[in-house]
Amino acid sequence: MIILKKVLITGALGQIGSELVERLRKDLGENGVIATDIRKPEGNQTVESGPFEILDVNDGEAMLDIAKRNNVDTIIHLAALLSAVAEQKPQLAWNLNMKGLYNALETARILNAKFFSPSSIGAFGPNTPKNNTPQDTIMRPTTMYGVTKVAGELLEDYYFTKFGVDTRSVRFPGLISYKTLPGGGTTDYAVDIYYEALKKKSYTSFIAEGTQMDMMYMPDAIDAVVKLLNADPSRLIHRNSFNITAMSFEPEDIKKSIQKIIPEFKMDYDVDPDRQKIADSWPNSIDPTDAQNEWGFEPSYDLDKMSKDMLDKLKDRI
Ligand code: AKB
Repeated sequence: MIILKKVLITGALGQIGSELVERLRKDLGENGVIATDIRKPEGNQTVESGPFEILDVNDGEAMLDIAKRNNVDTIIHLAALLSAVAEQKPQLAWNLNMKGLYNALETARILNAKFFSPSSIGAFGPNTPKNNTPQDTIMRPTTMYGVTKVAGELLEDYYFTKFGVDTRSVRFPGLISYKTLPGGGTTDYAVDIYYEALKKKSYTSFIAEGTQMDMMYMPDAIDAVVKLLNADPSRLIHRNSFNITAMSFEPEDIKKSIQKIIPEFKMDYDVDPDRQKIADSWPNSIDPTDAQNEWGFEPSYDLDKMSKDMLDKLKDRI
């Protein structure tokens, strides 16, 4: 059951945005989604196919104006810097991630709109329990990305309790997809590897052997957003943000999964110390039980099923 009618999406040209726009336009109709981004959707046919407006999320007035003019009832705020880029440009990351979120929450408050913006496994830190990380636990991240994610979770809860804004969120693991590349994340190796497996039959991993991180295939991530947005609010004990994950693996596991389809595929390592440091501060695997119990989170792709689909879909594209 879809109860959203008109959704404004920021960061619509990003890895999550372009697939969420596509899904919600199928569910709500072309005009049901106002896609926005700081750049033009050149070549992105899905986003170009319906309403699109240029929006810098630092500009709160412009965001409110677009939302008002289009009578939106839901704000999905995705524009943010990811972990590796945020660590290179921490001042920019704080300004963009926090100001953008604040402007989006204010827009939702003023228009009484529903609200979704993702958190991340990056919200956890080195003294968080590493395995089966609980929903409610120690959160002392050591990256600027993580700092903005924890602050964002708290701010979204504040807008719910103080102003009654219907804020909802998930802690995304690394997201793997074939339509739009991620930009500047620590988990990006798990996307790059499929491209290189098809192009070169080999891959040099910038993440070290033995580094386990949570991951999810994009169709499950998109389903999770739609499901949480449509969840019965009376069942939500948590809001910002739910642990969700579909699998946890290290580089050797994804290599072996690809080798089941491309036996000659080879992998070696040239570890990037900056991204490795970030990965080492994150959990090995998080516990999604509360998301399962409160709104029925249920991913359908495991590692092998994802590898098969990724390689099938990508081979027609590259
Ligand atoms: C990143 O690596 O920065 C993101 C994330 C896990 O939030 N993919």
